[in-house]
Amino acid sequence: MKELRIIGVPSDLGQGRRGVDMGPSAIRYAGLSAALEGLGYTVQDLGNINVPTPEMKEQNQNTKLRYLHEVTEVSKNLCNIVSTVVTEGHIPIILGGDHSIAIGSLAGMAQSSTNYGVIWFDAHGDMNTAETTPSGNIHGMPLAVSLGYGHEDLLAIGGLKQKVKPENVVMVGIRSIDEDEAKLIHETGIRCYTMAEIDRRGMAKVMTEAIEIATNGTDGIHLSLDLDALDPMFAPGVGTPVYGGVTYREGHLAMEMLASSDALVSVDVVEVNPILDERNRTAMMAVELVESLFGKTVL
Ligand code: EXY
Ligand code: MN
Ligand code: MN
Ligand code: MN
Repeated sequence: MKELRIIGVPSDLGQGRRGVDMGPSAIRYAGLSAALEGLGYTVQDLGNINVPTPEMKEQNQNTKLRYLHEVTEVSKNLCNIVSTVVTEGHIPIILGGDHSIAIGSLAGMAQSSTNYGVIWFDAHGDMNTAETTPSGNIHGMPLAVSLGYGHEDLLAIGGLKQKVKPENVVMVGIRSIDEDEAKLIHETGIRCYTMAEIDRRGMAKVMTEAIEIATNGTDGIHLSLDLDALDPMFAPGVGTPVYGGVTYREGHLAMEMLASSDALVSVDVVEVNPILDERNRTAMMAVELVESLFGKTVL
C-alpha cells in the first residue's frame, strides 16, 4: 500500500476573502491523519509551506492578476515538494488554501509525468486567463494554467508549459462559468459534466465516464477537490458558494468510485474557509470525503 503525505498550503492570495488560509488547520483539526491511519495507511504530515500574508504585501500595479508574484513563488515551492513526494513513491494530499494552489500541485506532478488524468471536482471551471478573468483572482485560473493557457509567469512554473492533456481532463459538478471562460472550455474540448447532466444521468454514470476519460492511457488520476462542488447545504464554509450543487451522497459516491478505480495518484483539498464555516462542518465534510476516496466502506 502506498504511503500518504500531507502538505498544507495556507494561501488566501488567489481570491478576495480572508480565512481560506486557515483551511489546512481546520482540516487537520477535523481529524484527517487519524482517519487515514484508521484505514490502515502510513501517513506523514509534512507541515505547511511558507505563504506570505496579504497584509505584508503591496499589490503589484503592473498586472491585474492579484498577488501574481506571491502566488508564483508559493506554486514553485509546492511544485518541488509534490515532485519529491511522488518521486519517493508516495501519494501527496495537498490541503489549501484557495484553488490557485493546484497550479503548484499539477506542476509538481508533471515533473514525473505529463500523462496524468485530472478530475476537477468544482462548482466553477477555473478556466479563466489573464484576458478573460472578471475578478483578477488566480483561483479562477488553475485549470487553464495547467493546460497551458494564462500568464507566462504561471505557465513557467515547473519548466513545462502544458502539465496535463485536455483529452484526459474532466470537470464534474460545474454550475458557474463566466462567458469568456466558456470559450476556452470549448476550444480545449475538455469534458465538462455540469450539474444539469448529473441531475439527468446520475452521478454513477457520470463518474464511470469521468474515470474512463481520466485513466484512458494515463499514469493515474489527480483529483482536485474544491469543496464548493458540494451544495452549500453540506459545505457552507467556502468563499464562492453556488446553490444547486452535489449532494452529500453524490459526493461520497464519486469518491467511492474513485477509490474502486485504484487510479488515484494525488489529491488537492481546497477552498475550506473556517471563518465562513459553521462549527467546522466543511472541514469535517472534507475529511469524510477523503476517507471515502481512500477506501472507507460500510462493511
Ligand atoms: N469565475 C470566477 C472568477 O474567475 O473570478 C469565480 C472563480 C471561483 C473559483 C473557485 C473556487 O473554484
Ligand atoms: Mn494568509
Ligand atoms: Mn475551484
Ligand atoms: Mn470552486
